[in-house]
Amino acid sequence: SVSRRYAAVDLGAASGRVMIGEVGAGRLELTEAHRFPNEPVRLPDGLHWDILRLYRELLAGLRHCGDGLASVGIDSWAVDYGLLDERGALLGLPYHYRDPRTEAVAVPDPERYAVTGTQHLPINTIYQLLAEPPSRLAAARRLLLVPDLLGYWLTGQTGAERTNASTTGLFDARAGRWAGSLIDRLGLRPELFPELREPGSAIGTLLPHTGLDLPLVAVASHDTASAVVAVPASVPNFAYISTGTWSLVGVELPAPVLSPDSRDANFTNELGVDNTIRYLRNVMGLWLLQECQRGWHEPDTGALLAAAASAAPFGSLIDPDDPSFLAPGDMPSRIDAYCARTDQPTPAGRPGYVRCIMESLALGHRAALRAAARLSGRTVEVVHLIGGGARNDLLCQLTADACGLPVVAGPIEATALGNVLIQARADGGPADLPAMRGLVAATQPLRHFEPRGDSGAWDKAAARIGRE
Ligand code: LFR
Repeated sequence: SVSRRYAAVDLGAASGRVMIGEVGAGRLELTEAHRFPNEPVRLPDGLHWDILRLYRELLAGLRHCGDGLASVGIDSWAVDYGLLDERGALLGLPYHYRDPRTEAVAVPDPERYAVTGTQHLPINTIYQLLAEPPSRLAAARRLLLVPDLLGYWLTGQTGAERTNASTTGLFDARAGRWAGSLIDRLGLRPELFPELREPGSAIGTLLPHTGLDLPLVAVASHDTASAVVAVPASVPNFAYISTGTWSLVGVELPAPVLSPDSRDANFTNELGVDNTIRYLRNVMGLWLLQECQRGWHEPDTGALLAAAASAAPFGSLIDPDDPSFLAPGDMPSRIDAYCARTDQPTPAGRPGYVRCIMESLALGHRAALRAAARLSGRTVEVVHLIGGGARNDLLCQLTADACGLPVVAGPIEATALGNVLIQARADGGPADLPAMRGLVAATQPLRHFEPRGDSGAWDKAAARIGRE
C-alpha cells in the first residue's frame, strides 16, 4: 500500500530536530533528517532563545528532507512568545522561560484558577507579559507563541494554535478560548491574542523565497500535547509521564478539573486534541541532570547512569520541584544547599548526585501520579513513560518501583510521532486517538518495567521530602 511522508519540526528546550515520518496502513516510521542543539543566549537584559538559529536550522532540516513531502508541522516547548509590531517585525528576541525576571510578578491568584485551570509556575506567559518592558508591550500588536512565530515567518500567516494557547494562563479552559475578561483586567490589548487554530488545520503554503513548496499544517503545537497523542495506550485507565527537560505527569480527561483542591495541588488543565484535557503537573525533570552535566562538562549520560545504578540507594533525596532548581546555574551546589537545609548528607560524588536526581524524580513522578488519580477520580493501571527519559532504564525502573505500577517505556520520539500523526490524519490517515495510538503501539519498540522491591522503603523516602 502507499505511504505518505510528513516532516515534523520538534523543538525542545535542549535540542531541536526535523524528522521524516512515513505513514501508511499499519506503517509508521520515523527517520531523522536533522538534529541541532538549542542553546540559550545570555544578554544584558536577560536570557533569550536564539530564535534565528532555530529558524535557520528548521529551514536547513526541511531542505534535507528531499522531495515528496505531503506537509510539515511545527511543535515546541510552551509559554514563550515573540511580540510583533504593526509591520509584523519582531520586537526583540523572545525571552527564555527560565529567565528570573518574572519572580517579582509571579503572584498566585486563586480566583484565576477557576477560569484558566493553569498551574502556578513563574514561567507562565501571563507572568512574562506582566514583566515585559513597558515600551515593548506598548509597541506590540500581536503575540505569537514560538511555533506560531516560526509558522508566520514561513507562511506570512498569524494565528494561535489551541493546545499551546492553553498553557499561557490567559486561556479559558472550559470555554476553549482566550480568557477575554482576564486579559482586559490585566490591561493587555485583546488584539495581541490572535485567532485560534485547530490542530490539523491548514496554515498556508511556505513562501516562495524558502524554496520549499510545502503546506504548513497546524499540529498539536505544544510539544507535550503532541507527545500525548502518541501514547501507545491500549486500556482507558492509563497515566503518562512525558519526559525530557521536564516530566509532565498526568492523565487525559474529557473535561477540566477546576476545584480548589486541584488548584492547591498545582495541577494544570491544558488542551489536548479532540476536546481532551491534559490534566497534569510539571515535575522539574531531566533538567536537574542536564544542568549538572553542563557544569561537569560531561556529555556521556550513559556512563553517569551506569555508575548511579550501582550507587547506594536513598542516600540524599530532594524535592525536585523546589523552586531553587528552576534557574540555570550550578546545580550540584544547589543540591548540596537543599541537603544541608534538610539535615541530609551531601551526595557522594557524581554517581551520588545522579542517583539522588533519579530517585527524587521517581518520587516526583509518584506524588504527581497519585495526586492526578485522586483529584480526577481516575484509577491508574499502567504508566506510559514517553520521550527522552524512555531510554533511561534507571529512571524507568525507579519510576515503576516508586509508583508500584507497571511502566511501559517508549516511544522515545513520541512528540515527533504525534506531530506526524496529526498531519497524517488531516491527510486522510488514522481517524481518531485510538487509531493513532494503536498504530504507535503496533509499530514502535516498547519496553516493560514491573515494580520491584520494597514499597515501604518508597513510602519512607517520599515522607523524607514531604510528598505523598
Ligand atoms: C515541555 C514543556 C512543558 C512546558 C515547558 C515550558 O517541553 O513544553 O509542557 O510546561 O516545556 O514550556
